[in-house]
Amino acid sequence: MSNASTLGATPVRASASGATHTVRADPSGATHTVRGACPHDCPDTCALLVTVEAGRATRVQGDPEHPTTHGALCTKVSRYTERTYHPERVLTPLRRVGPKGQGRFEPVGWDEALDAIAARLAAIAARDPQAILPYSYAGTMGLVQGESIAARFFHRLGASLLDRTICSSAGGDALVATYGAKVGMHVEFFAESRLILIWGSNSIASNLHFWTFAQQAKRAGAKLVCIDPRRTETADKCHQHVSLLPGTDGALALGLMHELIEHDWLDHDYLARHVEGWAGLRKRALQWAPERVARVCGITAAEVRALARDYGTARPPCLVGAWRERGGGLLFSASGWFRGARNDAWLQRPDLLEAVYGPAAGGRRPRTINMSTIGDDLNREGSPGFGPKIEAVVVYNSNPVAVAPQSRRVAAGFAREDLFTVVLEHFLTDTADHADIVLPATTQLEHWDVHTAYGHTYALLNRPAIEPVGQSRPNTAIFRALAARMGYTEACFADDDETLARGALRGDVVDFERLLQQGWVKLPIADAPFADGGFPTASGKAVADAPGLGLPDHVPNYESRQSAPALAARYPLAMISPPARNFLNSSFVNVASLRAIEVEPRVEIHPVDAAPRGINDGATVRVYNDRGSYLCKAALNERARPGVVNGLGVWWRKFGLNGTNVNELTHQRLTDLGRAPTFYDCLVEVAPA
Ligand SMILES: Nc1nc2c(c(=O)[nH]1)N[C@H]1C(S)=C(S)[C@@H](COP(=O)(O)OP(=O)(O)OC[C@H]3O[C@@H](n4cnc5c(=O)[nH]c(N)nc54)[C@H](O)[C@@H]3O)O[C@H]1N2
Ligand SMILES: Nc1nc2c(c(=O)[nH]1)N[C@H]1C(S)=C(S)[C@@H](COP(=O)(O)OP(=O)(O)OC[C@H]3O[C@@H](n4cnc5c(=O)[nH]c(N)nc54)[C@H](O)[C@@H]3O)O[C@H]1N2
Ligand SMILES: [Mo]
Repeated sequence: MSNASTLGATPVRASASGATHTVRADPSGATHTVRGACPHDCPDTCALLVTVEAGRATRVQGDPEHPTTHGALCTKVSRYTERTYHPERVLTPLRRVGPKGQGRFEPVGWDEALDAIAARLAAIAARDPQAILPYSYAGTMGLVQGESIAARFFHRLGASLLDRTICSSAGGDALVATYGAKVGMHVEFFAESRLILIWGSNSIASNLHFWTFAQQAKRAGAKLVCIDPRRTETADKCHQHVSLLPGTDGALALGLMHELIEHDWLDHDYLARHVEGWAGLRKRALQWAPERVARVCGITAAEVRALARDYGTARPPCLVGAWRERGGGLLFSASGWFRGARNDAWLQRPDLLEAVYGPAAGGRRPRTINMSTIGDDLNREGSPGFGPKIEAVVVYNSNPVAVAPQSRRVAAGFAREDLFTVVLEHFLTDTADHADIVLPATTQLEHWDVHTAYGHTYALLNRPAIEPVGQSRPNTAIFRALAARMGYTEACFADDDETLARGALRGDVVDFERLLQQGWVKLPIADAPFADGGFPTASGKAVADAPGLGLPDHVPNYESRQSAPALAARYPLAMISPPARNFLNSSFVNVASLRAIEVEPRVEIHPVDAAPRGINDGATVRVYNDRGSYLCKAALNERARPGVVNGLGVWWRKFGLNGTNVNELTHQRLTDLGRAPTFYDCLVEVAPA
């Protein structure tokens, strides 16, 4: 069996030597290695080496040659084979036999399942295809198993569009407004930063490979500061932790600018040449003296001043404005670097909507449903403003019953007896439990894909390492078969997965032959891309006061003492629900060895908040507000700051103590920018159960 020391360059290259056919189980029983990519919704998008013995994947490791993976994987993905060969993997199509939501199914054949789905979708589409909603997110980030044939299928059908904004679109839209695209530093060059502000990110848990570069910088003398209400494992390892109240970051950022201006720690030449709207921003920032910031953020004015001094005097720091050096700048998302390389219009074919709605020019477009308001929208009747009642949902790459806000509403919607629900899944998740038909999907070890990334600047290829487990099929194959049954004859529905993989990225930017050989290709981007301005905005400058947006300001949470005092009197604790380290959103919750590390659903509460409530460490508590009640275990510790509790996510509801999870408490209101969810804007009370 191979081990890390034998996975040198030679055997790996030999096994990936340009052969483009699907890898078959090796009848000789010999061990070989297949190059892959981690499919998960994580900034790191690691390059994988999968060891296959006699047709069975036995080991998943990080590619030691890939510059950001450098041979290391997180705990979750290093146990990938446990997930792929999980005894509860769905291996055949299933049809519901019990009441909605109980998860009782019987196996059926593929033909029967697909015929039933096509017949039902066709009948609904004949009345109004907008009554059909595809619901998908980033269970896999792959361009092929994500939105390729699936997107073509729903465009051709004329189904409702989905606003895929349940994650980071608020920050993403801010980046686009300011810099013109979701672009930033190369993650590698954080190793050269002298000051790193880790702002609203628990990197050790959610961005491990960035953390490696931050550690290099630390060893070279850089200062690390963590800005987070929670004392995370990342905060533990930084020099300083600024524990502000949730949702007050805008005030802190303006306060830092206030100090930079007062002390003239500014690069006037860069501001003059490469920033638009500076005069207005300067005026706005001067309204945010450290004392005002301190009151809003729940920190001290001295903390604001000290942080500004560090930021103003370190070279290069790593945040706004330090773009002259490659170790300076900012990294929130790198996904925009791939925009020019992606062939999305070819892959997803939005023009197929014209078959239903007429030519793009004068034609209507189907309505758009926001992922985060699915709870309300599934429970809505048809109306002129909303459009038709949702009659069918097809879910793939997502688990909305667990991850969408106010999940009691979501579960109630999916429990509608008149709703037709199809779920493509690996497991009987909370959402699959509500399906009429469950279709078994392949995992990353079993299919082709191509990946871009949002935390680094390499494109990656994933080759199938093993045959599909059981009767599972790739998402693409499932939608191809449905398209055939719907009578769609467009040639694009015949593209096989390798064709989709080859066409997903522009060949002149990412050479597919190199992807086949090496597994990954770096995008051609300068080391310090904005050293002399040249941001991808209309003017080439960074924009402080984007049209329609205006200047940045602190906007209080929907639910806070400041904005909703009556509510705060009843529910005085702010609750955030950041990821548990060993889960990936709601993925991996059912992997026994990972769940054993997380033990049980819990809420962290500071001893000063626990004592007056009579809550002891380890007690079962009820976390509640007007939306619902969630039972979990209390962890009394100083990871929680006074006034803020941390309900670690995202457990499956069915593993919860009362069949709920933390999203029982969150609300469906959207951000003013990016139509994003507001999971961490949530007031609650906690009591012993
Ligand atoms: N292990 C693991 N890794 C993951 C994920 C996972 O579920 N598990 N999820 C993946 C996904 S989908 C995403 S989008 C990324 C997210 O990755 P990031 O956007 O980097 O966010 P997180 O690391 O989840 O950390 C959020 C941190 O913000 C803190 N926080 C909460 N509210 C506030 C606030 O108002 N202000 C500030 N400053 N901090 C706040 C939380 O305590 C938490 O530590 O991670 C990905 N990686
Ligand atoms: N309270 C709270 N809620 C949150 C968050 C939070 O921090 N707090 N984070 C939010 C964020 S940032 C995000 S991105 C969302 C994420 O929400 P989702 O994108 O729904 O993520 P997962 O819960 O991981 O569910 C993905 C599902 O896709 C399935 N899957 C994986 N690969 C494939 C495949 O190839 N084919 C098919 N058919 N299925 C596949 C997996 O088995 C899994 O069940 O959750 C959000 N919800
Ligand atoms: Mo996310």
